Amino acid sequence: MTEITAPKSPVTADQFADEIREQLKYTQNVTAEQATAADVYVAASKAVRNHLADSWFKTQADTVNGNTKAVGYFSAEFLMGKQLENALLNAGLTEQFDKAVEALGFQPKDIIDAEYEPGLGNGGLGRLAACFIDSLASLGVPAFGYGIQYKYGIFKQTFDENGKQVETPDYWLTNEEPWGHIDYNRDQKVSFGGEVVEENGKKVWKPAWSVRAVPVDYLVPGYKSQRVNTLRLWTAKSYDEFDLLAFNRSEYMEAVKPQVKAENISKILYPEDSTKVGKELRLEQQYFFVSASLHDAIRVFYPGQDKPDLTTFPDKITFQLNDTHPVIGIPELMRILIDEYDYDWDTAWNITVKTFNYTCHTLLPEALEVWPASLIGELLPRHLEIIEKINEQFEDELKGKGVADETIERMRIYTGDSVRMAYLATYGGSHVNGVAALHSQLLKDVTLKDFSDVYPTKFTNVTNGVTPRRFVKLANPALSDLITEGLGTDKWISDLEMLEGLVPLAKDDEFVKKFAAVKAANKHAFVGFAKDHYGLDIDENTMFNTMVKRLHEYKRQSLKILAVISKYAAIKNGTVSADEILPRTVFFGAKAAPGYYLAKMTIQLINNVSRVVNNDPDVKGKLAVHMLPNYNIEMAQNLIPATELDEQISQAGKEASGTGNMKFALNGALTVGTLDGANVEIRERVGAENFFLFGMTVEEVDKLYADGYDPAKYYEADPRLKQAIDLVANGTFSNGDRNAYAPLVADWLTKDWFMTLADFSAYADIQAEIEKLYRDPLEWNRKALLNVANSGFFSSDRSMEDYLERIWHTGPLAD
Ligand code: GL9
Repeated sequence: MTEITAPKSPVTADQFADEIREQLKYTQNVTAEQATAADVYVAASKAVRNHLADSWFKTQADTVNGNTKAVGYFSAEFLMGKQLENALLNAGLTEQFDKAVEALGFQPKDIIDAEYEPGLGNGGLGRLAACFIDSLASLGVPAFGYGIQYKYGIFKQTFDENGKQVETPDYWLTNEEPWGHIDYNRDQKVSFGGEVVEENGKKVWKPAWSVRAVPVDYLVPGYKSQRVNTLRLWTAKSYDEFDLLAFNRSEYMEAVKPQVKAENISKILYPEDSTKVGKELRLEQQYFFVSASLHDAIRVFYPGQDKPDLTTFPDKITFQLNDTHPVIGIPELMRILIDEYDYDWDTAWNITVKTFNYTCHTLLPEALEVWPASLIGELLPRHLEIIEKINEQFEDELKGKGVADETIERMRIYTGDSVRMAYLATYGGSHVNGVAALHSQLLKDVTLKDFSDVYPTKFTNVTNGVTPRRFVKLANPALSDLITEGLGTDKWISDLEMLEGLVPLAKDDEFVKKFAAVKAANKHAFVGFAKDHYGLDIDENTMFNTMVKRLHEYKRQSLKILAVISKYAAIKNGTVSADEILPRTVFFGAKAAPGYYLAKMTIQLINNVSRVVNNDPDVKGKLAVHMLPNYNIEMAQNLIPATELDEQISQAGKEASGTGNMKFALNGALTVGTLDGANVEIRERVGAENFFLFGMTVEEVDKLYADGYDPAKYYEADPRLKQAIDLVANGTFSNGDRNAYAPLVADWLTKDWFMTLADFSAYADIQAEIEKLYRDPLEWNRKALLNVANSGFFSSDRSMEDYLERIWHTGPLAD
């Protein structure tokens, strides 16, 4: 049995250097003299991991032996970003590391940069999961992240010579990855297919094939909490490496088929964004990780027990379903309880409902997963039976409550043809939450209205948040130092609402100037980053204006690029005089789902506007546009602190929350945005006078849809818009080819589902206000500082506290 000791006492830099040397010698098998930055990165990471081990063991022991309910965060995505720097910060080893690697003859930054960023998520949803587990560990709450260790994460994005997106596989595991520990001895069996038979009056599932789920454990160190939680990502292995009989017949491909089929399950992250995929392999992935995780949790909390009392399960752990992806966990827990542990239906249902909660992350109806019943029946026949029975019970319950037949019809979980996962999650769990106040309201009023009418108390809101460790302290050290100077303490790093203490300093011109100097330094640093990474020459004496996020029509990158084109045209035509022009550099970063045609065409357009604008001597020094390739966490950490104006311009009622908006506000950018998602709450907190609001509200959008929306009307009405669209249509950005963007132009003029054209005039008009303020640097920076000071609410620590209080009903471990 492992001795549970107190965490290792902090080391000196010299000791830490020795630990790195030891790792180099005995696990990397290179001498300190032979070592490259990549070697030192692996060695230092392992040394840090060793420092965390005792706290990890202690946290595990306290989690199992204590009586604090744990949290299991079920998520198909964890977009962690680079680990080393964050682990050093949270373990309190940053200074020792810096000195130790210098003693070894390296620059700390080169070692940090040597890490390959794991991209096991698509965007906001996956990054949110990573922020949440950081916060849970920092708060000392016992928690497990459960997900999949994809062999290939989100694709790497490059652009071809025509500006089109090219996707290449993300080979993140081809070099040694020191953080994940593969634990072959804690594996689980996950089965698929086959049939259900009756034996002695009991339903018995006879699966057709199984895969071996092997956990890869990542340590999740809390910031100064002495707690280290676990992120357990499953990887799929085959039980039969190859079929010997087939092999002996020299049918090599046949022989490895079962292995390929099994290992395909965790091979690749679906690069989709807010769209339902509906692929068999995707359902296999979902079931694979939730089944393994549920069995794992039972193993952890009832060690060595053949007949555990699982009625206590909801007191041990509560599972949060991150969107609909893990919702198959509900019928799976029912199946485990009934088939594997012999509980009756009602007892199993009680346990299940108490154990699960569901977070919805979307307002797009097409993003709520619906699985064909035939597919579930084929892959998980026993689960389909259970889902049918859940649906029967549900319909009876609704009838009992006097719900009208046509309402019941709308609410059915199982329609006969398909299974609606969001409905299953809402009925099969205790709480449902949206991710910003407006989003949660719209869930109750629109998306899940019938459910909210019948089960009003299930519904709640938890506004998203971001971790201040990664997105302020690490991303923006200069601002962090200034905040610490202003507040006289660095306690804000784990208590972000303390930033409010900066509000009075916004009246102090000297402090505001220091704040401005930090922004200027960050811009300068980003110019270097962009030169190194993309070979770009950027003029730091321009406004840095950024729009980074997934490429989606509802997010309206089109609106931004049309405004940029309009500005370009105005400069070219001389409609604005030279000294009227405020020099700007516009940065875009966005990946498009590989099958999303209009999104990919929008990327191509942005790249070609960039080519034309940046090469036109008439606008030199006035306007530059860059589409930065492969937007990821590393780019975010460098670009966000350098940004002065942030774009959050989705159509009202479409962005569930957004989390980039929070990162920008916390790093002292002003936002131009619509009343959508968390923008609403950001504006409320930072003050309407410190936020550039434009565009239609949800109500106005709804009314316009209802009245019949005709985008061509807006095209005719605003000459700036007409000119911008005409330039796209006439081949200005496609070497005269009028067909290049025809589908995009046609969509704008005839469909424009997200009303880009209707909001164009308001968006173009507000630019004058933005530019006027920017010409007064002291006032601009004062407002930017007030954004920082009033954004403490958007810490993921606060989000976690809200979940703990409203949904999970648990808290930190006792010391
Ligand atoms: C998202 C929402 O679209 C965002 O508005 C929200 O901030 C995040 C986190 O709650 O969740 N839902 C979703 O499917 N994605 C989100 O970002 N998409 C991706 O993660 C790519």
